[in-house]
Amino acid sequence: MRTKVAIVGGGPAGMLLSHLLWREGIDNVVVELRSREYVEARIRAGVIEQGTSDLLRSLGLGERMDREGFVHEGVTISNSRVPFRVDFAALVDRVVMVYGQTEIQKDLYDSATSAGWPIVFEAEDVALHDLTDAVPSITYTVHGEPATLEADFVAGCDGFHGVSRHAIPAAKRREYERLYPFGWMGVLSETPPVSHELIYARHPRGFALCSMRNPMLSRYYVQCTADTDPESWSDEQFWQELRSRIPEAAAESLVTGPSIEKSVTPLRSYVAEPMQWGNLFLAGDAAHIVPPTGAKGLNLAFSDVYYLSEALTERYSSGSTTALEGYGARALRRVWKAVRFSWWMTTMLHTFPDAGEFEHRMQETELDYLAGSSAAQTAMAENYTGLPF
Ligand code: RFL
Ligand code: PHB
Repeated sequence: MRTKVAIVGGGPAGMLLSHLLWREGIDNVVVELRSREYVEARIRAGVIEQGTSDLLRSLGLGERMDREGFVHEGVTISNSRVPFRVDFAALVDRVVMVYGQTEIQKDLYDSATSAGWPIVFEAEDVALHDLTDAVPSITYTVHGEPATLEADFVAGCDGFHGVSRHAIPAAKRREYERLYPFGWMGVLSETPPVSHELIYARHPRGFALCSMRNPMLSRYYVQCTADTDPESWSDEQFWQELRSRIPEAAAESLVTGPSIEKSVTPLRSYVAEPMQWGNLFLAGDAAHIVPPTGAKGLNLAFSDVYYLSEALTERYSSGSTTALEGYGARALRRVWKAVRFSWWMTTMLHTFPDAGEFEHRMQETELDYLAGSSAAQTAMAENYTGLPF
């Protein structure tokens, strides 16, 4: 098989890139390790930036999002159960949208399959070859049958645990990493959300987050140790922990119910540079990871593939490779700003096991400053609703 762009990974980055390329008439094939059902069931992001929702609308992918998603004009931040609000709409005239990654993923697959665009699911043993030659290729097996896909370019959109990043020789790759000494336990429950906006809570017992998917589906997180087995916590234990960390009024009105999903996510910041090697271009979690505190991972995956699609479009329309050569540097400027913002939110709001009195006072002061300064709130609002791309 031969195509112009071979896309490794059919998560949000790979599927959005596929759409952006087809819109420009650039043919491509998506090769995904898992089944469609598996990818659609993965519970992940909940918040998308205004630029991301605008991009989805421009591709004709906004109809269900605008019908079923929720526009949020601000968030509540709570420090030791005392809340204050950051009003994005008033401060920066921008908003975010609460619309689950699972729904975006369904919309992307639905429109690709109705257009007849090729996606190979359940592709095992994907390997990348000849990335510095004119015709790179990928090989894989589907239900035991070997296959080869030749292309002009390979897009590595296979997430943090994928193979693409490792195709760049270790001697040419530089990694920057911070592992945080905790994780988030997330619970999904068929209960009405405790608040109409998100609540990010710092508390001596640890961080907590109240989020949602729809009026009868809530998503909550509490900080736990990174090695916590989610099954070792009963639902009641989770609810008690959550109640103790959020503002009293919220704790009193919290409606609890059985968890329909419970999982633990470790928190890390990670960037691999460069994001390109020969004819391989990395995008999304394949190249970088941010802790979920800033709600940035999915949005970064989308800005990466937006830049990559522009560069590939220039290459196919004019023959110029200038934008492709500058792809990684352009993407990384935005990536590092999101890494900084997510690290800042994480550091301000979590309990660090080895923090001393000085670190506690710094956290208190950071939150006190944020609560009382419209300049600080504007900076937060600008970053949370998304820097331009
Ligand atoms: P993905 O989603 O991991 O998709 C990669 C795809 O590649 C496939 N794959 C392979 N395919 C072929 N061959 C291989 N060898 C392969 N290995 C893997 C995988 O099966 C998968 O389908 O990466 P992508 O596309 O870059 O998207 C990134 C986002 O998924 C991620 O950044 C977000 O989920 C992060 N995130 C959030 N981002 C936000 O913008 N807003 C949020 O509110 C938000 N909340 C979150 C989050 C992530 C979380 N977890 C679980 C990590 C909340 C949580 C709890
Ligand atoms: C979510 O709803 O899953 C969510 C929301 C905000 C975050 C992280 C996750 O910062």
